[in-house]
Amino acid sequence: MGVVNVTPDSFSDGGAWLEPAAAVAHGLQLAAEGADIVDVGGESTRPGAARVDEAEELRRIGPVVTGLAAAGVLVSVDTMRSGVAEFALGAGARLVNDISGGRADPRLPRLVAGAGVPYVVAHWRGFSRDMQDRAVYDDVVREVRDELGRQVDAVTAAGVDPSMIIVDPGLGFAKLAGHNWSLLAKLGEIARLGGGPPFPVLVGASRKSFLGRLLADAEGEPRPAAERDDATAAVSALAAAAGAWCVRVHAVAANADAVRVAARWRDARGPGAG
Ligand code: PMM
Repeated sequence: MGVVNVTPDSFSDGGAWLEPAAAVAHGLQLAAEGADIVDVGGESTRPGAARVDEAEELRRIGPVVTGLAAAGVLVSVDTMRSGVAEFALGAGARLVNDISGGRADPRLPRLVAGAGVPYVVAHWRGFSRDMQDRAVYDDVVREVRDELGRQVDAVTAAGVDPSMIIVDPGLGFAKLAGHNWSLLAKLGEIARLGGGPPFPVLVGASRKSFLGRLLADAEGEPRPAAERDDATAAVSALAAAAGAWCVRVHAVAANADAVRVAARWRDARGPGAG
């Protein structure tokens, strides 16, 4: 999944794709580089970010979703709002990526249920403005799993078909660096919620600050976001080898190669190797 953030303030690529034509061209480029899905978002969710209003979110994503879908790209809409998702689905988007996992707007799961499209349900504890105050866990893997399980139950109760749900640990959303690493190391546990078959898992690690911190210089200065793509590709390879369904990334080419390596590696390991 390639990312097109139509925002002035995303930490990773804020301001680069605000012009609709540039955003559409970028999405087409990501698809040409090997993205199976292009995720279009109009609201920054970086820690501390204030919300944009719905009209502005729609104004940002509208022409980009429309343009990419018309060009035959499989578009996902990254939104927490039913109004935005409804517009995007009408314009040809085929997947809803809700970082709040059904919690920000109770109408969104109902809309997704009616549309019958795949739904990314991410672990979420609250809006970006103060979410890092909620990054408090005794056992992060168990708590994220339990809370995500309750979110999945809630969206299923709202009518979403469980076979259309993709789960996401929500890296960086009410998580500190150590929490993100613990979750990455236990992706298989995140997939197993309830008694049914494991859910497909989406991992959104791309350019996030826990990678900047890992790659800090000798003075402890974090590596800038634009220089975290090699580390992102390493995470993608490991996540894919561990069975992730999708990695959501900004720099598609290297990550597409990384997941191809992982797929071949899994094949060579053979069935039953975990
Ligand atoms: N992260 C961001 C935005 N949307 N969606 C999902 N499903 N998972 C994520 O981890 C995720 C997301 C924040 O990153 P960005 O500002 O670079 O888009």
